[in-house]
Amino acid sequence: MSASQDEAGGRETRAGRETRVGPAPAGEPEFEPYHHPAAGWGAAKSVTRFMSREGALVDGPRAILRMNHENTGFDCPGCAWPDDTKGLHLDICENGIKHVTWEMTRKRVGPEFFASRSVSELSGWSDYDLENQGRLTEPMVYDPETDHYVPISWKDAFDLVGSTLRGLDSPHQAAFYTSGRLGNEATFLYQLMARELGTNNLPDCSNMCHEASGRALTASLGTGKGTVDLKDWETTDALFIIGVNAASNAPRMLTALAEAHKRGARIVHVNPLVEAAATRAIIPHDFRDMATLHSTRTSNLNIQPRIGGDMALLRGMAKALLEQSSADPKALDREFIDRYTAGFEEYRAACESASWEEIERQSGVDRAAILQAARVYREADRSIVSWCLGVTQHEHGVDTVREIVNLLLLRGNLGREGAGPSPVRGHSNVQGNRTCGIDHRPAPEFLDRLGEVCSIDPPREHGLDTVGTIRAMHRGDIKVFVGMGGNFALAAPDTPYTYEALRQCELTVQVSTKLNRSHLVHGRKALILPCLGRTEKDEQRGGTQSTSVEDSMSMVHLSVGMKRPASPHLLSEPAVVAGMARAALPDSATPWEWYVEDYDRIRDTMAQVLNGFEDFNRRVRLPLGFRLKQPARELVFLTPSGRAEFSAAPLPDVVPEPGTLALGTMRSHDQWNTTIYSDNDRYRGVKNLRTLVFMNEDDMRERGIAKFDPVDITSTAKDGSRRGLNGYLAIPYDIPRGCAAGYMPEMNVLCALGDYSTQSDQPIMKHVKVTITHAA
Ligand SMILES: Nc1nc2c(c(=O)[nH]1)N[C@H]1C(S)=C(S)[C@@H](COP(=O)(O)OP(=O)(O)OC[C@H]3O[C@@H](n4cnc5c(=O)[nH]c(N)nc54)[C@H](O)[C@@H]3O)O[C@H]1N2
Ligand SMILES: Nc1nc2c(c(=O)[nH]1)N[C@H]1C(S)=C(S)[C@@H](COP(=O)(O)OP(=O)(O)OC[C@H]3O[C@@H](n4cnc5c(=O)[nH]c(N)nc54)[C@H](O)[C@@H]3O)O[C@H]1N2
Ligand SMILES: [Mo]
Repeated sequence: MSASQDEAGGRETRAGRETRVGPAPAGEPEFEPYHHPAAGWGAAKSVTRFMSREGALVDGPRAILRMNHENTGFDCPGCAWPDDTKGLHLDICENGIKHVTWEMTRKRVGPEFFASRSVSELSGWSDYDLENQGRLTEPMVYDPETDHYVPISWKDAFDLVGSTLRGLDSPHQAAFYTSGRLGNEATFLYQLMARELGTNNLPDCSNMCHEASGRALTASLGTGKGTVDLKDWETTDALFIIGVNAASNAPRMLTALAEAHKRGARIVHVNPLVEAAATRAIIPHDFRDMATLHSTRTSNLNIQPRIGGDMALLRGMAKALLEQSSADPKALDREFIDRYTAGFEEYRAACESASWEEIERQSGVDRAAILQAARVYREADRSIVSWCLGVTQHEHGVDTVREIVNLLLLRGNLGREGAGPSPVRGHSNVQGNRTCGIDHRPAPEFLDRLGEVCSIDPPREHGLDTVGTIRAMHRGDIKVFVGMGGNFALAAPDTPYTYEALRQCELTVQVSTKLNRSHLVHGRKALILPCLGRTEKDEQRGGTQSTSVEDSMSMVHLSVGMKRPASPHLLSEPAVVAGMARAALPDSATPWEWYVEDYDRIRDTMAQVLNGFEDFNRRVRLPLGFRLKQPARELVFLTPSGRAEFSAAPLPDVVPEPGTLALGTMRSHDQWNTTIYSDNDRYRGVKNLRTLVFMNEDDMRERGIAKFDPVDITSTAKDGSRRGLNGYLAIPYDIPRGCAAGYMPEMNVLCALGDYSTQSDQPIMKHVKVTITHAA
């Protein structure tokens, strides 16, 4: 990924298959369509292989038995699916186990490692090889003379951060990124530091993830989160699962799906790909199922819309209900609509004016299948709609999430048991980060409280998000970039452009557990600050500390690490923030060190600032913690009208122009965002290959492309600029015509920075306009 381009277009960027993110292939690429149930012994085998590789066979199982335990264990650092409320001790999953094992590896990256390898040399390594070196052990600073990272004391590291920040012309020349792993207490201190410095430049991974969901839910319901919990999942009559690869990315949802199916709930999956969770699953905590390989169905109906076709599909379902309602008044909940909603007539008109022909064309689904889905919805007394990135990472992500709410409102599926919207969040604490203040567009009331309680004068103007930060770095307007976790260089769109942007900085600081690309793509000065992971014991002056996290369903609970830290030199994330803050704000009245001595003190302050956190220290210690109240759940709508608002947005045109395809970038089964575990994608039947593109067989035939043929993929941005990947291998797959799919982060090269949604500012990662040709 060496080529460069300017954002405005013109120059073409291309990368080839030789730029490897994943490991060196263990063998020849293989592909066989997958027909087995999800989870079960395939998962168990994969876990054992992984644990033995990381040398964690002894510690691994012991730790895993402590994972997700009520207040005595640590929260799984994997996804944000809630913990089982009945305390199922084996409610854990293959990918969660891999994730924990990854953190607990016995491998280490110490000063000797950096002494013998220059940054230029490391830059030639694959991302897999970088992370595979193990845990970072000491703070390191980049030495431009020798092109090596060399050790630095914590004090000197903090002084470097402090003096650089103090030397800026304006605090707005710094940006503070958060990846969704960060616990609530560190989150609160981090945003406090940024605001005390005087900026709201708080980009985070949500900007690439669920920004659309938050904005849509706030506009429709006045509550920016889902309103349902696991109990609702256990009592609902119908589940609509849209744009989620649950078997890989929220595997504990498999249990909920299988149990729902067993008790007779109906399940509809909406996804251009039929993913493994949309067929059958073996419930991991059911030993009988595991022993007999008995699998449970997890689907009644699979609908495969075209990429971006969800909004038209949802509108078709609404249209069907409205048409039916003259003969079947119970198809709609008129009482609910009259009492709690606004904008119904406009919405009805929008549904009426959308012709079936247009709905079929835009969704890529025929009318009969839409009616079938509408029938499931009509026949259910209570329905839940759940979604993830397949819905949000689009130009029209906000409108589509609002369309989900429209559909729910039509039948009063809100504010009662078993019903409501249920977005599946990404990182384990990404929702908590927002709740605790990571927001580049903070609400004035929040700033008022923060200012008052913490005696600071927080800035009022909006800050920069992820895309805005990259642009500003590229222009030279942001000079200091701090990454609290994550791997910004590789996770962000438009890889070469993002690299150039980071390299413009005066200082880049990465707070990390493992070596990654963002350490090698750095500013003139650069620091790697290694921190404790969630599995590790956090000892401070006031004793062993715990941190809190919030899951996808708004449960806030404690996480307590118990493993000996990977190195005696690691600091906790709150301690790293406090160290930076003290150095950057020498006159600060905030008691940074005092906070770090005992996190209860941070929680006491948070209780005064954050809505719903009253009596935080006591309630977070209750079994399973506590649930943050969602006003919409109580049918309180904090919208301008005081009602739930229908949205009558026009249907977007998502049909690819002739000759082009809509490409979605997604995760394989064996990766965690930019962390790659192997180059297999078991549930999609792929082995030894990541540099691939899934295509419809007819689209392949039309282009003279056969299975495993090398192809060149070229994307065309809104501004006309082009980006490309060469020599990727084509895989014939069950995907609608006109659609293609492949893996992030490799395919970020194809995503132009300027192509972000005008509704959410989210980079468009699921609907990249491409042409695919046989490689020359
Ligand atoms: N093991 C593991 N777990 C994870 C992660 C991980 O990398 N590994 N990442 C975490 C994070 S940060 C997040 S945000 C979540 C992401 O969880 P997902 O949203 O499941 O992530 P993706 O792999 O991007 O998969 C998107 C799904 O959307 C489908 N899709 C693509 N385009 C469309 C469309 O237009 N319409 C519809 N209906 N579907 C579409 C794809 O086929 C795919 O099934 O997972 C979290 N959990
Ligand atoms: N094309 C494309 N791009 C995408 C997406 C997509 O679907 N398509 N998805 C987007 C989404 S949803 C997301 S969330 C982003 C993910 O973006 P990020 O959150 O920035 O990336 P991760 O790969 O999750 O970060 C991995 C790194 O986190 C560090 N780390 C792990 N654990 C800890 C910890 O406990 N503390 C600290 N301080 N560091 C830790 C390790 O050093 C590791 O290398 O990517 C986005 N990018
Ligand atoms: Mo995410």
